[in-house]
Amino acid sequence: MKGKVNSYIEELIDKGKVLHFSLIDPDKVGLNSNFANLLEKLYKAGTSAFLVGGTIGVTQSKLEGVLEYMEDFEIPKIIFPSNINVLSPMADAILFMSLLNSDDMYYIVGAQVVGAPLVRQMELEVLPTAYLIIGEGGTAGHVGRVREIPFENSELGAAYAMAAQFLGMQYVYLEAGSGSSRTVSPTMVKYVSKSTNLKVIVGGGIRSPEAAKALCEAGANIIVTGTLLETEPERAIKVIEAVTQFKVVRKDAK
Ligand code: 1GP
Repeated sequence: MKGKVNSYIEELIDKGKVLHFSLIDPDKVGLNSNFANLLEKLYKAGTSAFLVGGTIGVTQSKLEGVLEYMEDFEIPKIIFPSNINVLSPMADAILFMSLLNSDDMYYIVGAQVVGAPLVRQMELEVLPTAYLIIGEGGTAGHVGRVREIPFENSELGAAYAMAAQFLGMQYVYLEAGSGSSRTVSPTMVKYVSKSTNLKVIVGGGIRSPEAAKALCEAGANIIVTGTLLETEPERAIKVIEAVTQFKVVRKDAK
């Protein structure tokens, strides 16, 4: 699907859909029949894409082991990079991200400079993404030296998203952190969605169809779940169904 991932996402959004991305951390899954079954279940439930990445412990060989298991499923395989070690030509696309609320230049532009030639060589489709960590953000927040955007400060989240749009980015990923005890608030999602034309990705701590639906109603275009796939796959399937069956009521609808 190389070269077609952005248009695949846009077409679904244009049809009034919300997408669901299944996040697989190569450091947390075993490459065995259970994993193959899990992928099959996620695909059959209608997940829109596989997102692959993790903050620590990911090697290229672990990443490629996971991508090999995903090969036969006809949905995009998208890299969610934490650093330049999380790259492979076996994926279709990459969330080419800048952690805009980091205090460390490396996560804003340094890793991107080192990684860009590799991304070009691997012919990965690039999805230009502002990555914003809301709250302390768990491991990603710690490693990324995050300057916290409080959960309640929707105006600040929206200001970062507007800056991202004005810099030419196309996606914004609002991240509460993997396994977070709370999700990004629907209020912040609404602020970001209303004040930009970015495609809004929301992840971190989403554990129920109700929580996912509230984020869809607020204007999320893509919902990401990771931990739940590993801990409660049946519940994860309910989240996938809730998201992919959600119908967006257009703002201009009468
Ligand atoms: C983490 O947003 C993702 O980067 C998913 O979070 O593991 O909590 O679903 P969870």
